[in-house]
Amino acid sequence: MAPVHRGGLRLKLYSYWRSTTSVRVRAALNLKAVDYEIVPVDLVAGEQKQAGYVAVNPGMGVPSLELDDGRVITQSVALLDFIEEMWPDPPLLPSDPVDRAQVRAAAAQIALDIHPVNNLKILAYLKGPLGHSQDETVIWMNHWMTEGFTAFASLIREGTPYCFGDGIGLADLCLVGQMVNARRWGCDLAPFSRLVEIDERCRENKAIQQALPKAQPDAPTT
Ligand SMILES: N[C@@H](CCC(=O)N[C@@H](CS)C(=O)NCC(=O)O)C(=O)O
Repeated sequence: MAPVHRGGLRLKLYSYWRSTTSVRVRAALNLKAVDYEIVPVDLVAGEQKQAGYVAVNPGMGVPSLELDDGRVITQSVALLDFIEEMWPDPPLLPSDPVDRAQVRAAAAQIALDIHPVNNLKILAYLKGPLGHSQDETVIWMNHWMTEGFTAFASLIREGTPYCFGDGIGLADLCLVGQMVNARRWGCDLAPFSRLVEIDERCRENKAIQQALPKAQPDAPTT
């Protein structure tokens, strides 16, 4: 039986276990105790480009959230906004408009500046038509992660347990997802000890743990 959700919606989340954009949306849903059904999309097998999925998400990426009336929301940033509006508790954003904008700006540093240039299709284009080696694409990714993390570390608040305060917020969710990729590709995290600490603190939370790649139904078992 499909799970029934807080707010009366039945939600299907198209997701890929290792996708950082999926991590941030799964984490938001989990933190707010919203149930959802995962529909795995195998990005390595190219399922995101198959007609059935393109009809769901013309942008050919995950995540996408399908509501029980068939409407679909794409783009993880739009999804995070939707989730926050639908299920405000616990809040991912502060109440002051300037504070909110600053949290959104830090989140965008990852979601809109780092992620798009390191996406699978960009790497495939670098390696395919442009003829770059795997090693070169790893250098590419780590360059943009290092530059983006440097800005992110300056944008977040100083001395707080999480990026902007005492609770996990929007910027933390984006950080946790991006750290998955940073570790996967061996990005040097030595200059980013505060980000490492925040990520570790977030990972102590069960809702975050359940959003991480290895907890997903489509994660490899070995
Ligand atoms: N801007 C979109 C990007 C979605 C996206 O492209 N996600 C990646 C996974 S992290 C993906 O599905 N990539 C497939 C590809 O590059 O072919 C969002 O934030 O939702």
